[in-house]
Amino acid sequence: VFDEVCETTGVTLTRFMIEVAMLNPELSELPSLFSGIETACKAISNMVKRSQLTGDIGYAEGGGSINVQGEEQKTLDIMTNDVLKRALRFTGKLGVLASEEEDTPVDVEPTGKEVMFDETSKYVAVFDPLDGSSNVDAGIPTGTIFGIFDHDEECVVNDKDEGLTEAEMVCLTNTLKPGTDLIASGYCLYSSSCFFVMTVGCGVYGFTLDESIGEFVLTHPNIKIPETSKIYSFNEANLPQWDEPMRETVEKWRIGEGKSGNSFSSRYIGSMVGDVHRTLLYGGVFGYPSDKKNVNGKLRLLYEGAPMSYLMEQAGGLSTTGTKRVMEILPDEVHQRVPIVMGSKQDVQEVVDAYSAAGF
Ligand code: P6P
Repeated sequence: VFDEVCETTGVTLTRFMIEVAMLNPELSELPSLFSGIETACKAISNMVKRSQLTGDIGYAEGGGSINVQGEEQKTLDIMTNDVLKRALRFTGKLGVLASEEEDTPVDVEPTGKEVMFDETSKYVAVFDPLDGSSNVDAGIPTGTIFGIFDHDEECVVNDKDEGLTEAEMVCLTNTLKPGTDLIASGYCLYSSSCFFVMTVGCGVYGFTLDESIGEFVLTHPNIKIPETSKIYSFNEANLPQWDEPMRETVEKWRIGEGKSGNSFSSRYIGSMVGDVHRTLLYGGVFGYPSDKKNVNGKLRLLYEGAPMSYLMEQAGGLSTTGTKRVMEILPDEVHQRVPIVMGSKQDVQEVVDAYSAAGF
């Protein structure tokens, strides 16, 4: 389906999405949604790059602003969340927004009024507006992660003054879908270049922002992650707390006694979008596994784990908790965490086999 679109690079993201929609009529509304996301990411790229000059650095309200995660919000966390919501609001295609920076899923109408749902909306968006933001003041790469679900049509709830009805609570949890229900996901990496990487279920396509024309241009058609690798990417300070199968596998990789016989190097920047992008292109295993302190790891299922797992699987990789496929996990609540080990198929399978052999 995509071959005719991708025989040459140089295609802009806008043209790519229009041609995808022409080839897949059921995706006809995606180009305008992606246009909103793309515009927001260009704006965020600028904000991140200029933050040292504009003073949009440090913690919001001098450190007094705490998000639903209990984390101190950076100034840019709040600004980028607003930029993304505003850009998505005016596509008129959005049903519900769930964001790392929002307390509960909210909906927006073009009027800007925050309502729970409206029947005109086609999609549900989940996103982490600036993942890795704690690194931004040090110039370390950060990124935006997004996932798009189809909106559940019969889920119509209007704005009410009083509390939510039973049906509305069902709608509110409408954003709580497993990754297998995603129809699109992607990220924008703010680094040496601004990279926009996405999937709509037919492979993974990478675009690079050409600032001279203000367009994302196709530079990585049909990304496929190497089957095996020599890189693992974890916060090794937690290694003593990991489940034994995870710990033992990484210790074998270190000394070249893993299945591949490769001696691995460690690469970890503590910013998921950068670590995942390198893993997709160079191969490797990235993760934040379960440990004694954080049984569910640290990464969020809905707007970090699931969208990135969709990309990883579409690129021919795997993404597991150690015992379960991340894409199949139904979230119980919006900000649920999930243990994640993702990357090169053969190496991640080695982790799965170790967990299975240990009876997990
Ligand atoms: P740690 C950033 O805060 C983040 O959510 C991800 O981007 C990153 O992979 C992880 O946390 C880093 O966590 O505990 O290693 O600093």
